[in-house]
Amino acid sequence: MDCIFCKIINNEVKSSKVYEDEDLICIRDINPQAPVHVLIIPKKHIAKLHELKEEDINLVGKMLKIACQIAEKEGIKDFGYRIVINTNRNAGQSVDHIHFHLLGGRVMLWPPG
Ligand code: DGP
Repeated sequence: MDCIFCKIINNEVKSSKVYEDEDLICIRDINPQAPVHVLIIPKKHIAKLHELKEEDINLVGKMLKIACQIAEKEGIKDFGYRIVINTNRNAGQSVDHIHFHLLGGRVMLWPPG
């Protein structure tokens, strides 16, 4: 499958890893939009949020929990941070393998662009 995140998960493409376990990999974004910009990626290839199944609910909960732990480790827990899931091209999704963006280390604006 021609998926850049699957290639990163399979160690076919290098990345700057901040966390890994049997279910997830967390890497620094190649094109950071904030001082801290980490991607939380499930090892299971799920292309879009709408393809999530009942059996994936615990996985998504774990992604959120690990994202919070990384926010703490990266020193942005108290200052504030944002977790983003872009879905489909018009919302900014460029990689069809679900992932959370963990962004922090600067003031965030609202509404987002
Ligand atoms: P999105 O546009 O929401 O689908 O987010 C995809 C992100 O993935 C985007 O911010 C750039 C990042 N990205 C794409 N290719 C690579 C890569 O090869 N390595 C890393 N570390 N990040 C990548």
